[in-house]
Amino acid sequence: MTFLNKIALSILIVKFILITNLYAHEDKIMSGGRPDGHAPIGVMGDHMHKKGEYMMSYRYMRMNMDGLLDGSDNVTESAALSYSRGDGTTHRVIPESMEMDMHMLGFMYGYNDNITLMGMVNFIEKDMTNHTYNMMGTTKVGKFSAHTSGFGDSSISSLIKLSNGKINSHISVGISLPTGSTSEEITALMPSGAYKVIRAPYGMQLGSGTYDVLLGYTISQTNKKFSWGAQIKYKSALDKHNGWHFGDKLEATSWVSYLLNEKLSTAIRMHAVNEGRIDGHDILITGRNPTQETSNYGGRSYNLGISLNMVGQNEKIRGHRIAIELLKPISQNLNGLQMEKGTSLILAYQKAW
Ligand SMILES: [Cu+2]
Repeated sequence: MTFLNKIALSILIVKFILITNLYAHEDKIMSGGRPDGHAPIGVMGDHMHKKGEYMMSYRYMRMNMDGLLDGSDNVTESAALSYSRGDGTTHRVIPESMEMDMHMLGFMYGYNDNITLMGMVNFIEKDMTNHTYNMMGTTKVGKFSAHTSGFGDSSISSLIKLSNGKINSHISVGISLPTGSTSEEITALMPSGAYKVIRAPYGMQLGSGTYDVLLGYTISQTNKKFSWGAQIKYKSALDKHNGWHFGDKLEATSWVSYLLNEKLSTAIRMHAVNEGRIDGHDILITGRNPTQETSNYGGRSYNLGISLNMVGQNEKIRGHRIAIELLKPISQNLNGLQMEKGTSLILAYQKAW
């Protein structure tokens, strides 16, 4: 061995020791998993599990809607009153705001290293405030609040690995089950001034009433500091219930995350969604409120998300994850006359074992 070869070999050995030490060190401090090993919490089915691994997650999601949009233009309440509904009549009940609270319980199981099974159930609460006008549309009769709550639709999916290593990718195939009610009733203030129990508008129902096919593709790469990922998702109803189904929904999202330390990462995300109009209609959902019209559903919107992922690394809280995300609409082009979507908040807890 020449002197130069000896030096080269020593350098290689030192390098090898340094690298293995570095990795051992990283493994040790991040034994609870990397915080950026999961996507921003609003993204579902972003990661897979190893064979025999379980994960439970709880997500709380709050969404608000306030004011009215026609496409992407603001519409005042008085303008909404004179909107033609296409049948010669105009609106007499105008939605003012809506709040949705969702409690989502998720379950993941690594069937093997290439297939992860995922299930989700959720509990939903919806509140909507409306203003009722008289038959002439000249005087406000009053304001009323409507409330619905109960279990929403459930889903089961399988995530199938396509690639693993420098770039991870998988597809997801699943089905949404109609466990949520579509015959919820509310008490509404009518233009006559009387209160009447009616079937709640489509957007106040808890479920879709239909079996839906769920398809997805996710790609992600984890790097030392900056990691990224992207997901495309498609949902389409397979049948109709009570004479209608929601329009097909296509969602695309991409994110970049930054690892702040072994416990904490932050990310920004773009989210685009395109949803079709409701197909068909429920003959029991009638009235002169834009939310009772199937043409006033669906549309396009773009949202910007900022998020934090936290994972415990100390003995007592190792592997326990907490995450938060704020999703703010930056552009909306909705079908017909609809309430404007506001910022959503998502809080979550996850644990795998
Ligand atoms: Cu998981």
